[in-house]
Amino acid sequence: MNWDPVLMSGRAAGEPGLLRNFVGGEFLPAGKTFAKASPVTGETVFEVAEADAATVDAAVTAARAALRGPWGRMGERERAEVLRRVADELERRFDDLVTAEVADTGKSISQARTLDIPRGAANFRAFAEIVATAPTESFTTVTPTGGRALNYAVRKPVGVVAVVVPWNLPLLLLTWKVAPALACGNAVVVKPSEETPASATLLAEVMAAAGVPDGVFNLVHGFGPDSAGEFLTRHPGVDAITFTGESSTGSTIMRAAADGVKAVSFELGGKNAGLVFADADLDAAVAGSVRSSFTNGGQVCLCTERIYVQRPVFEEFADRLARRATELPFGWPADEATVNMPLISHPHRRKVLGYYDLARDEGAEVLAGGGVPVFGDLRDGGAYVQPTVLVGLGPDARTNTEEIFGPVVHLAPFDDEEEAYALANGTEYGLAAAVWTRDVGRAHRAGARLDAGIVWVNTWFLRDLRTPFGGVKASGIGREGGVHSLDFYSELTNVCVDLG
Ligand code: NAD
Ligand code: 6OD
Repeated sequence: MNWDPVLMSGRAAGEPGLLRNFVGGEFLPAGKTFAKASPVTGETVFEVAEADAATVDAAVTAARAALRGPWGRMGERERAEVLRRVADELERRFDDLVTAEVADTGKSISQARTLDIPRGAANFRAFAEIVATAPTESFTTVTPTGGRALNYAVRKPVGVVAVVVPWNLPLLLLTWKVAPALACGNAVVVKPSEETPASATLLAEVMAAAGVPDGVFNLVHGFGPDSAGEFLTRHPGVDAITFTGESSTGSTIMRAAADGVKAVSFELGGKNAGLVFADADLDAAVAGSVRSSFTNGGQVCLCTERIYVQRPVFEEFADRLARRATELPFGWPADEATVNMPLISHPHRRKVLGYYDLARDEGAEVLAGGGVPVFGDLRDGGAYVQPTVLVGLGPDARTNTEEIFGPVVHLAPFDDEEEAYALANGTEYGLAAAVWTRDVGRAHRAGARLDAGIVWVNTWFLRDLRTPFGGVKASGIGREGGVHSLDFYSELTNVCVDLG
């Protein structure tokens, strides 16, 4: 595959590349294919081989066989060494990965270079370290005869892990699961989103070059229902499923997992709140809220789609955020200065524009955006929308309760701290919150009072990979990150030895 940098300009796509399934250490000949379109121009950038049920079955079989081979006998320090080689190889293929990610998503080259691709390598380095240093528990027990017994826990792989991920941060979210799964000695079958097949295909090349044994990493392309996603999550040879995506898809996969009583780890949707208190550093709150609402075109599960602002600073905050939203530069992804990116596809743009219309119908005032930018070039065939700031709706409006997953935020005032928590918590979701305040006591109270898996204070999306990551309510099941990932991707066996 030629990872041609022209792909990310959208100017001269030429012959689309062919992306194939990777099973048992080999790329398979393509059978049926589907077209992957550029979100920037609408042109086809890749043809992708769709895995049928037999291909998924072959991938699961290859993964099972790998567990019986040298991989299954490696200790955690040796596996950590393999993970470090994968990180090295990801760094060597950095430019190709940037090209692939930008071609699939239309995100700016500067974001791909500073966030998406470095996090791919960082995920492997972090879990190499974590698995090599994580302790397990040990207890000494008094036996009925007055002797001693020693209990200690041993970590073992779960087996074959299905990894199903979305399109918004493709390499970051895929490696966030693959790295700990391999660190714990599992073999994986990964199903990237049909919208973002490219960086996952490159990851397969990276795995082979880094010497990961055949069958430990397998890749199947395709869609969800009645395609690779469903074939994989229903497969009886899969021992555990780790999934990131929409809450409704999580619910479907949970039903599939019930048949085999498979363990699930779910990172799902959000309707995250920001809280701006009157004592906040307003410059930082505005800059941070621009990031938290518009990064990656608002297509980050952690983005704030609702911001509640204490009444004395509401007008100023709203004016400043709306002005900043209109100033964010549109440009080709290959331009360093570009911030705005297209949405992933035209169907997703129709959904987001539907919410822009709904907000107006519900009575919202549009302070910024609300429509589609016009470029007068090939980008008019892309899936762009304007960053949008809304005011004037109540907490129960659909605009304020349903996940939109686009560059849109609704602002509303509040009077006191209790009201702020009630508004923020008034949602079926509970992934993340961002709080802006200079009051240290309030910062800690917010951490305790907000129903969210992650509460950021005076920052947003600042990550330490050792910390628990996940959501409450409809935003997920379980936690990944640090030892929490090890707990999902391994089984603990307690060994009890009577010392006589
Ligand atoms: P999605 O649920 O439509 O798809 C995610 C993946 O699941 C894709 O690979 C898809 O092909 C597959 N899939 C779909 N239906 C399936 C089925 N029936 N069986 C098996 N696989 C199936 O999500 P999306 O549109 O790709 O991503 C956006 C969503 O992901 C948003 O809701 C966002 O909040 C969420 N998300 C959550 C997190 C998190 O960490 N909590 C991170 C990123 C994205
Ligand atoms: O940073 C991470 O580890 C992570 N899982 C981020 C999720 C972002 C959602 O779009």
